[in-house]
Amino acid sequence: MTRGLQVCALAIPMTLTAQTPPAGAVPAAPPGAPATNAPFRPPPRIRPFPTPLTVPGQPIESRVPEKADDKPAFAGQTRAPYQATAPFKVTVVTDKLDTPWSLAFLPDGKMLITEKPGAMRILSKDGTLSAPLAGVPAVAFIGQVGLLDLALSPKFATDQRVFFTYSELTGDDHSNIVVARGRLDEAGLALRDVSVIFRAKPDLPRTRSANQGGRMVFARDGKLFVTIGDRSQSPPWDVAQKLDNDLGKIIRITPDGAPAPGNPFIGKAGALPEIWSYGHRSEEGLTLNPETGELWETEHGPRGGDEINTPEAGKNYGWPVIVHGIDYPGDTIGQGITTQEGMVQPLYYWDPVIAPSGLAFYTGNLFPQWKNSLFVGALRGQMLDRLTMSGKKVVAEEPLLVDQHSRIRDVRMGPDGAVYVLTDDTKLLKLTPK
Ligand SMILES: [Ca+2]
Repeated sequence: MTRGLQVCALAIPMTLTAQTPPAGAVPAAPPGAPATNAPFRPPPRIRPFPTPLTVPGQPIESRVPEKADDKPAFAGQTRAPYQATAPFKVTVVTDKLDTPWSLAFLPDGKMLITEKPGAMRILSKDGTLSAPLAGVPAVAFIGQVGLLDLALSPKFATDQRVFFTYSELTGDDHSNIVVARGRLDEAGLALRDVSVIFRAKPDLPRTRSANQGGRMVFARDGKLFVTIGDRSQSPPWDVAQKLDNDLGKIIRITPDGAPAPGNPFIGKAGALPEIWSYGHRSEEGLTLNPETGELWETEHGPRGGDEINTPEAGKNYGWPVIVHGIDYPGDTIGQGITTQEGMVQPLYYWDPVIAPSGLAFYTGNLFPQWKNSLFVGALRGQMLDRLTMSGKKVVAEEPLLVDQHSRIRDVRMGPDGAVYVLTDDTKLLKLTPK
């Protein structure tokens, strides 16, 4: 009952213009948090992340769940057993990056890298970093956002197009996630013909900077999936459950930014036609399963509820109605339930959270033992989490790069079969067999 009233007050119907948010549209900060309009900082009550356990057959997580009575919905949904696999060596390709967020491999073996403050650079195989490319638009760099993901056009060899996401400043100190594209002029160190092809709706005060998603991946059919986080603060709002906005959604668009034909809510009154799936929080890992072509996603959940999902058309992934864990200040979220008819269970979750960012399947030949592993970067968890998969079931977990003591932002398999990892500070690491 109380929750119903609360949800009502927090929703942002699209009929309201985001430039003039109504009084009360932004939830009050929790006790002890900064005043309205100051960047939100969660209270310092999160327990430090201990070194993961590495006892064969035992989970790497040894702490109690954040919510004492929280239980998995099915066996193996969390805390898979540890499994040691392949020894490897770590090479620092560069430590000259400034808060890198994403990378893509160019056909000539170089890499294109985004840095969150707003630069895009080319990195050669020997670790030489170019000056920032000209032509990259100004980004709203604040908190968790700035210049974010990038992806090469599936036809890059002929169109040289680069797609990228960033937080764009709009009007009266608002911001939103946008998707842009441009043509890479490598010799001229520039992006040409840059245009924004999609803007998430609505824009919101840019101080609401957390939980914005911003990952994207091209599907096999050339359509582009993009994650838009719900920009939730505490207590969470329920925009992810409403189809009249892009927040807390995965969208599916054409390379021109239009809703992709065949999307599940096209023609449904009150629903945005670009929406693919909903009920997400902050999705910061997105990739295709190379064997099946299906979409795989990780998202930042509440305190105790980071998830892996395989988002399907029109389905509801539950946030903030069904959740593992609690709100960051320590409160129960909604009714404190983890299952409900019509809402999809995560195929795996972490409790306590690891803050997953970056997601990649391994299909290379350098590491036969890693074949079909799923790699998950962990920010708070400060590890590269390797998951042994059996279909959609996580059957083993192996914490890698723990001795780097670094927040891991992104992970990719290179064309050479090595694993490339961006840390959240300055480094690109390369993992090869020992
Ligand atoms: Ca969920």
